[in-house]
Amino acid sequence: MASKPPKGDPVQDAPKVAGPKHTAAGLTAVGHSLRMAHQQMGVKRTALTLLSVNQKNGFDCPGCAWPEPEHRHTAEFCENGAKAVAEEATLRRVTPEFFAEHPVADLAGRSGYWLGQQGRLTHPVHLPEGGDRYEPVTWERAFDIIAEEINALGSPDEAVFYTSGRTSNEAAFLYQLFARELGTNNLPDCSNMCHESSGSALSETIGVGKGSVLLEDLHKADLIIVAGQNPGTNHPRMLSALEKAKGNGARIISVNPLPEAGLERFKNPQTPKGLTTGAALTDLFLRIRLGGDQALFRILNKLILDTPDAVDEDFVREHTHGYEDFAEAARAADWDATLTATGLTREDIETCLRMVLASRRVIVCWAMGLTQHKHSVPMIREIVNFLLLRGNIGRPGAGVCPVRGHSNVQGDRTMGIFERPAGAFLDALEKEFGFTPPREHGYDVVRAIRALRDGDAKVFFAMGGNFVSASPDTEVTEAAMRRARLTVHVSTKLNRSHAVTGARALILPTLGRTERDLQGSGEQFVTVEDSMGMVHASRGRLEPASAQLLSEPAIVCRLARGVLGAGSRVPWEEFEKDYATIRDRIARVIPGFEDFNARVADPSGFALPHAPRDERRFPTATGKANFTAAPVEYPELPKGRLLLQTLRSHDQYNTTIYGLDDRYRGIRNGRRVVLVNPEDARELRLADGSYVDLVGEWKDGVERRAPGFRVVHYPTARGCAAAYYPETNVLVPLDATADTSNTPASKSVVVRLEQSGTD
Ligand SMILES: Nc1nc2c(c(=O)[nH]1)N[C@H]1C(S)=C(S)[C@@H](COP(=O)(O)OP(=O)(O)OC[C@H]3O[C@@H](n4cnc5c(=O)[nH]c(N)nc54)[C@H](O)[C@@H]3O)O[C@H]1N2
Ligand SMILES: Nc1nc2c(c(=O)[nH]1)N[C@H]1C(S)=C(S)[C@@H](COP(=O)(O)OP(=O)(O)OC[C@H]3O[C@@H](n4cnc5c(=O)[nH]c(N)nc54)[C@H](O)[C@@H]3O)O[C@H]1N2
Ligand SMILES: [Mo]
Repeated sequence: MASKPPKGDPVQDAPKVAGPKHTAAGLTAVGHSLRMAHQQMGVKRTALTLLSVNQKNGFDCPGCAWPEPEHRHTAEFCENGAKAVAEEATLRRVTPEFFAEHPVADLAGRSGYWLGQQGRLTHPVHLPEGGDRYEPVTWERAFDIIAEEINALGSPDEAVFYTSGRTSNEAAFLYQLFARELGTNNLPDCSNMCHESSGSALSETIGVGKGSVLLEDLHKADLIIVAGQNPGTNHPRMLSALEKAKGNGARIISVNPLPEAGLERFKNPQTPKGLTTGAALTDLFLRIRLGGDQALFRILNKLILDTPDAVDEDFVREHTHGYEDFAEAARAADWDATLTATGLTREDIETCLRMVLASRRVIVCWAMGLTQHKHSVPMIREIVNFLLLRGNIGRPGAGVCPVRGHSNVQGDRTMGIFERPAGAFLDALEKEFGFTPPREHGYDVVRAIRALRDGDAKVFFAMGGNFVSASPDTEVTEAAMRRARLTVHVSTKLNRSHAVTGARALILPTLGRTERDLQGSGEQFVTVEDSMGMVHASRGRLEPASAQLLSEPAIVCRLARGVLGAGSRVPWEEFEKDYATIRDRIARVIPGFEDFNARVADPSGFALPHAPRDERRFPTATGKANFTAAPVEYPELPKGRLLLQTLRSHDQYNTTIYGLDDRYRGIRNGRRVVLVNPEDARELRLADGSYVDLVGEWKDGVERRAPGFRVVHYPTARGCAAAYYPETNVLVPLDATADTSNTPASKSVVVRLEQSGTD
């Protein structure tokens, strides 16, 4: 049985498989991105648009949160940045006529790929209660509808305000301000599903929930460990930094259940040599089992402790707390358990140790491979232990480097998009604006879904994103969303969340990063913060996709005026007219933004302060960097089952599907594939090319099934499997989350593979 595309959807999913590639980027990548851009934008617009990505005075690439280098190339973008831009700057349009032709039920039957391909949203539209399709609505009426529903709630806590990570600092600051003046901290965001585990682990151990390195630190490192990250696809510009580091003598270890092309060899399309031969990046590849990283770092820590003079004793004495308890736990690490947990050999680990001991300056980079497990928080804390032991935090060329996803996800948090805000932040808001913000914690993503499911939340408002596709347990989430009174999405493009609605629904079309933003006081720019805490301006140049679009800050200002009315203490009209006035308030409320308007005028932007990085000061509860000593955990795998990770292909941006190829993994024309180690496949009698259903097994006993996946024999670690998100989100139980951070454990799902016959 081949997987069936949704009804009426011309997109055919018929995977063809050629085996993994060993080199990333190069001319193929350039050609590929230009082809996609031309299809969406035409030749002239492509040139105009791509040349202003990440340039001083241009717009910030909406692709990822990797920082901009000080010396920029004429074309400072990568294949996937180009795709993200083409997706937004497309000439295709979704107009009111489109909605007249396509009832919501029709949209719900389409694939995410098809929905995204229809183009940019042009008009606000409303799905009335009992109606079967969206109808055009004026902006005034749209805000009246929202006000009606919110003001009819029993409590502001029955409303949920989600944020995805492209929202600018200015829009994010206003959005949280509105929610808090309304009276709720229900501000879940995509971070809850993404780097929350990093934030939880780092705030507790070093006192700041962000990375402690700048781009130049990567260039200075002796050793860079990249664990649980696929930069060739998801942060392609990071490969240039790794290449430069190697040129300066660094060595690179990649820790991953999959051999990822970008980490093996890199052809830098911005250098002549890169276009021909390329550079080998990885010196040591540790093909670890899913979830084995805590055990790996624990044994490395034991081995460091056992090596004379390997510990930086001055640093430990002066700057850390909890060393004795940690050392006792680490000394007890056991080889047998380590080898089972990691699937590595003792030689692999000893080689790794030698490289660590030979390196003075060490950086560990990671992304979703480490954050989406049940034990992600202790896993990342073990990495902090590892770095602290040799004084690798707070000096050049060393530190923690969680590589963020969405281009402003870190900035949104800095602006207060957080369901558990710090008291000091709320105090500052109160002082500046004169209303009393709520102190009770709000819902994160998982809790918001439960609240909708249980009828405790009735209005769902999303600032960007695609909540129903990005969230776990698709069936549960969709049923929860359908119970809402009102669902509202501020969006640039059509997606599945628009088709799975509450009793009534609104789509509010907004400007993208690439577009000119004209307000009462003239042309505006916005600001963003990258993965390394650098803040800079972003200014769109293109004509907006439609004259009807409002910017995100304008939408929040009008929303707030509609809902809060004359009683509001906040000058929303002034904010909408001139974003500099928003930045003046940010400067007064958020530490590090003093003199914001003046400093952001510098085209290179400015770095936010980071006490551990800048002064080796650790603002934790103990006033020191904390060693921690959690028990080592790793996923248990019942016999005959596989541990599935849900990850990204090369042709997608989260739930936005650009195409059906995963070039570096050698897969074309289809997404319903499951990668299985050939030896596991042999034991399970799963021929390459056969079709299976993925069946989730979890302790709640509910059967979760994703049908019709083509088996691909692939050199992943034993016992592990991989398939793409969001098709597999149906398998991730809502309650299977990381301890402390509550992030869905979407990289360790126990599944059995049931044959569904061959095609
Ligand atoms: N083109 C493109 N760019 C993107 C995105 C996109 O979808 N497309 N998404 C953006 C976002 S929001 C994010 S958060 C980032 C995501 O960036 P990544 O984290 O690179 O994304 P994933 O595809 O989830 O890849 C996870 C990687 O971790 C490995 N891994 C999985 N489990 C484990 C484990 O237990 N241990 C170890 N050591 N490795 C493991 C996987 O094999 C894979 O290489 O990318 C951002 N950039
Ligand atoms: N199983 C599984 N689930 C996962 C993950 C995983 O690895 N596995 N990864 C998780 C991660 S890391 C993340 S970050 C989340 C992502 O979750 P989200 O951020 O919610 O999802 P996206 O797919 O990035 O959102 C895409 C939509 O954003 C809208 N959009 C794009 N640009 C703009 C803009 O400028 N403004 C506005 N208002 N809207 C815009 C478009 O309408 C587009 O359809 O998914 C999570 N879910
Ligand atoms: Mo993310």
